Amino acid sequence: MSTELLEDAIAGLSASPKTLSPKWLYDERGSELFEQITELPEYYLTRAETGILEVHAGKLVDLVPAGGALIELGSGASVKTRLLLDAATHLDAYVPVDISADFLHRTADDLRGRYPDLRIVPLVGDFSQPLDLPQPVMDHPKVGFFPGSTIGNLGPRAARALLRNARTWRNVQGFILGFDLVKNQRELVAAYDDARGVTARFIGNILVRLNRETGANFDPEAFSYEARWNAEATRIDMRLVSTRQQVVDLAGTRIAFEAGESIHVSASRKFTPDSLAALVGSAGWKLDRTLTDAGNRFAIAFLTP
Ligand code: AVJ
Repeated sequence: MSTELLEDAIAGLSASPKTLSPKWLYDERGSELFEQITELPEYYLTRAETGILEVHAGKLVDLVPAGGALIELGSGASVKTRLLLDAATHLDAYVPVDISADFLHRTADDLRGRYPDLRIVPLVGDFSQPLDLPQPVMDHPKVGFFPGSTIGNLGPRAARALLRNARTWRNVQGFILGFDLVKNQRELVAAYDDARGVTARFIGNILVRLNRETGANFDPEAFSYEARWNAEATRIDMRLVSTRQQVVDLAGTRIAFEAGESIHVSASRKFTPDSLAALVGSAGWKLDRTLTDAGNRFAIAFLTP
């Protein structure tokens, strides 16, 4: 029974329009489904970002001073990070931060095997909150790493808050930020509504999780998945739409749905180089350089204090 999940869900589903936070997508099954998404033909983001890292890993990791620490927010399986760590011989520590404790600790063990000379200091945490940096890396020169365009899953205010928090880390030297670029709507919608329905299962899994962890009684079959481009906010909105009028019980709290009423579960914001510069500037960072993939679909920025 997860009280934080239950309270968050009741608050979000009592609001109008109804919402659930995307951070709850990443249970064991959700993390697995997300790994499958990264391999879909339509989901260009991971391949494009990996391409940038393959070309520029040495350059990026050299931005971390010798003896420093790389701090990754929302590390998941740390697959992309390995491209950086493979190119790094001068780092003292790698700090993967993730909300999924089991996944994080398994990843940490795997990394210890791969990089015996690197200190691996996993931190279970919600990266949308200020981090309690672990003692072993407290004074290290630090560079943040936030790949995957996860910055785009945060609203403008939360994105600014995250960047501002990182800006206050003791001895912070830089921040490596992956972000997705605005492009044609067809390509964007396809990336979030794939032909095989993996994304639909990934988003729908949040209801399965609510049933398991809070005793809710959602019928996942009674919600259909929808991905839409929101041109004003330059983001993809991901929703679960109730296919009929229904009432769901969340541990005693009854939530009524009209037919066609939706739950907003996730948004994925896309940037132009200018909108990204404005965001980081408002959080106290300077945009030092921006690297893009060959297809100009995705970008990695290096920020300095
Ligand atoms: C968490 C940013 C990597 O928004 O592209 C993918 C999450 N959601 N498909 C994204 C996601 C649905 C993903 N990132």
